[in-house]
Amino acid sequence: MQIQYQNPYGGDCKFSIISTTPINTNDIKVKYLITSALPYINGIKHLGNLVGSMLPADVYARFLRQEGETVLFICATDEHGTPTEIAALEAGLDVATFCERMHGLQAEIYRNLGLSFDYFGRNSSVYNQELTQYFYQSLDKNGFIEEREISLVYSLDDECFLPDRYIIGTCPHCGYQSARGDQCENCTSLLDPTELIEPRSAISGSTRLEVRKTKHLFLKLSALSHEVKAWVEKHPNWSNLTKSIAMKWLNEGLQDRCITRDITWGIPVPRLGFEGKVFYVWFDAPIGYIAATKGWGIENSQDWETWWREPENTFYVQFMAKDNLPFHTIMFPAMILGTRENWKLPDQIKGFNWLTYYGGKFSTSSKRGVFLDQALSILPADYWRYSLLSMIPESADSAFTWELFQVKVNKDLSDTFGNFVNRILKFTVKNFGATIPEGGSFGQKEQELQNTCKQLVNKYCESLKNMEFRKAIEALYSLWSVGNQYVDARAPWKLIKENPEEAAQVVRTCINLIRIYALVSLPILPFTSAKLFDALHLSNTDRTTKISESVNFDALYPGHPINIIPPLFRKLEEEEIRELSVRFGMRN
Ligand code: B3M
Ligand code: ZN
Repeated sequence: MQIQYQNPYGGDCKFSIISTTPINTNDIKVKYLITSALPYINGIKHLGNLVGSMLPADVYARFLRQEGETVLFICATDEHGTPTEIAALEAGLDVATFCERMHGLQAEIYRNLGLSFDYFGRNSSVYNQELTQYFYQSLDKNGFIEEREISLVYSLDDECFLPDRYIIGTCPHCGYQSARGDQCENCTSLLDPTELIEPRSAISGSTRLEVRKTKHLFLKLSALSHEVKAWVEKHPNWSNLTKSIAMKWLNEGLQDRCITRDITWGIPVPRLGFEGKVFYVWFDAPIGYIAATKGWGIENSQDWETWWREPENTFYVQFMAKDNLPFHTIMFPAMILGTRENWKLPDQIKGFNWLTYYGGKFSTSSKRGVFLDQALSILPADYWRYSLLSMIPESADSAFTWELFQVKVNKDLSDTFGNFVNRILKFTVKNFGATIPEGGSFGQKEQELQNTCKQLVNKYCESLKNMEFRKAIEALYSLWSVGNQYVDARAPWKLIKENPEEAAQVVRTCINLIRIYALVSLPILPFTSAKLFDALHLSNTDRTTKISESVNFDALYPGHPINIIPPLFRKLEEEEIRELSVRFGMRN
């Protein structure tokens, strides 16, 4: 049978991810490949990095897995480039050791945040080295690489060429004394490093700089421009943000791009006369997605190639912050198209705006904002996952504030979700013992509750399928609220005296609702869901129930054991919020 679906995202994959109709696929099941932008190795990431790529990617992956889909969720550390060399120098370590340590540290933090990567690789791996060199050779064979001689600034004391932003001097336009070679931070003029007055090295401060000629390789983006444009135009359903950034670049005309560097930490360029040079970090970075998939395959005896080599069977979604969009909508697709091989191109590119800290930038150097290790030392992962997703910068930038965080934790998590669960479990055990009681009948109020739950769960699932995380959070919060409304209206604490049978019905309904909450909340609050699964003694089969099929008020029946558990969430007091604002600096 011919497959009839028009992919709603206009992608290369022939399956719809929005359709709720069962997919008849000639026995081929679509697989979901999900990647989140690869975090740079040179530092612990902050809340903005988390919510702008890794966290929504994780929620999407967890949701699809729970729906029974085949999912591969891939990430890796992006390790090459001058910033890494400098960070290693500052840490007093050689680059390889520095990267290994930072990879371990980042991996642990992401694990503690519940990020469920199937594989967390490294761009310095041998897989990436081989694939990057292979891509280069294919592009070269097809005439998309060109050798050119260019002039760059060489630092005699650092004994290396300096990237533009590592040259500092006085701005010729405004006189600002710490302008960088690519741009003046003060007057925003774009600069060429040779324009700077009294230039010096940002690495050593040395002024012994000279302009030297050096040979480099360029990727001929100009020659691939039409193909990239045609490919972008095949995706009318990308978000405005993604489309507009791609079209802006295409309309301005693609410039050929230098893809090699005169540094030591990187992937060697396999070409005569290029000994000692490496590929530019943004050339090997996206190939890292493929390389990490290969790493996953090899280390787990899995077939990795079908994910990338059989494009029609894979639906591929990339998650990233908006500054990464040009590389993913233009440069990486151009690299793939230029190989003239059938590599998988993304079906959806989900870009996010900035999460700000009180309207300003998160900044490591001025110690403003919250880094992921600090976040986890304040409260466990689920508090952050839920709160951050509720403020995710989907359609515009949005601001993290401690005050907003407090509202999310106290009102949503503690008062609405946690309190419902804890009071129901306590009330049940106190009045009926540690099992679900029998008696009463499923009446109109229960029927209404069931209908509302079905609607909200549908809305939630549709939102997650469409990667609309704010809508998903709204549906989840509403779902928690209807439980509270139901129990307040039915007041089992009164019924227990007047009509214990009815009280048993209410309790049974509420415990089944907690089961629904546990399943539905799982992609967003995985640790909390796990606690609820245990408290309700859910069978292994029930734990894998699809979210879209989770609304069932008969799933747990009389006699089923339950446990009381400690409060799911604690509140943040005013005093604590004040302390946190002081500790992390509140404004620019
Ligand atoms: N490391 C930039 C960033 O983390 C870069 C992404 C690479 S994705 C292939 O924002
Ligand atoms: Zn200036």
